Amino acid sequence: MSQSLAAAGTATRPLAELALTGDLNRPARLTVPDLLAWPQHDADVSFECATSGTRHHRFTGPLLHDVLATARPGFDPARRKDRLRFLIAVSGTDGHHALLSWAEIDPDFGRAPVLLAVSIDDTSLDRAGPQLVLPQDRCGARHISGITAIRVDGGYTSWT
Ligand SMILES: Nc1nc2c(c(=O)[nH]1)N[C@H]1C(S)=C(S)[C@@H](COP(=O)(O)O)O[C@H]1N2
Ligand SMILES: [Mo]
Repeated sequence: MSQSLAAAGTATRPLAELALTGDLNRPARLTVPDLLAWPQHDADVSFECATSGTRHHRFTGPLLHDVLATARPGFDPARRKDRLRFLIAVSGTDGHHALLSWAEIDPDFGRAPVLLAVSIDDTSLDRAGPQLVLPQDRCGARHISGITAIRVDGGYTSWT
């Protein structure tokens, strides 16, 4: 493809946007370039796919926990127990979605180094949208690509 055609193709596809919604004091809409404002981490991951076997990728991006903490979830940060009722719902453009618990990524609990990747294998995700990276997962299914929304939900106060 010529330079001009490549440039035109890029120009017609806008930057992807990710909505942070739910029980947040500072909900936000973020592009991949916006996600460069947080400290960046690298992850070399291997995971298994039921259909395509073992996959390897190198990702970079901020910690999901750091980005969501900036959005100020509706719990008292000083009270550890208050965080345990929060869920995180992550959705991709194609409707693929998964739930995480807040405690899974909280440094005081599960401490999983989950990333919101801004690049995969040295290719920017500016236009495809960020990807969830869970280095602790054996399977690939939660590595959701093209994330459009992350909803934080603290509504699970009682199961009685
Ligand atoms: N948005 C979205 N992300 C997705 C999926 C999907 O269907 N939709 N499939 C998942 C599954 S099952 C796997 S194994 C990995 C595969 O990633 P790869 O083929 O890019 O290595 O992507 C995950 N991310
Ligand atoms: Mo998969």
